[in-house]
Amino acid sequence: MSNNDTTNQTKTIPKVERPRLHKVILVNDDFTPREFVVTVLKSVFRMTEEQSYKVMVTAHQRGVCVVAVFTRDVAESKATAATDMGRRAGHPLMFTTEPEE
Ligand code: TYC
Repeated sequence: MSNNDTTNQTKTIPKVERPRLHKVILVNDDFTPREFVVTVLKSVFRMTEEQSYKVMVTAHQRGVCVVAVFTRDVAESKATAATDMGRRAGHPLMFTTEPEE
């Protein structure tokens, strides 16, 4: 390896960056019952009734709300699981993910 070779004065700069985290975002719709949204948040994201209610109301009022951040795989599987719970119950409930800056 030439980077640490004494004949070559270049120093190796260790590059050990943390993986980027991804946000799970709850998207509002006009049809899913509020109580169902709260149930999904409690079950998939292990949130309390109070936390779930606040997130649901924020999405309801503002259109979207960040639920939590995870590594990419965990964010995507939780968003899919939560969206599927809605679909199986006949609701258009939607969770998406996006990388943090
Ligand atoms: N807007 C829905 C209603 O009035 C409730 C709701 C809230 C649905 C948040 C989705 O992400 C959502 N029944």
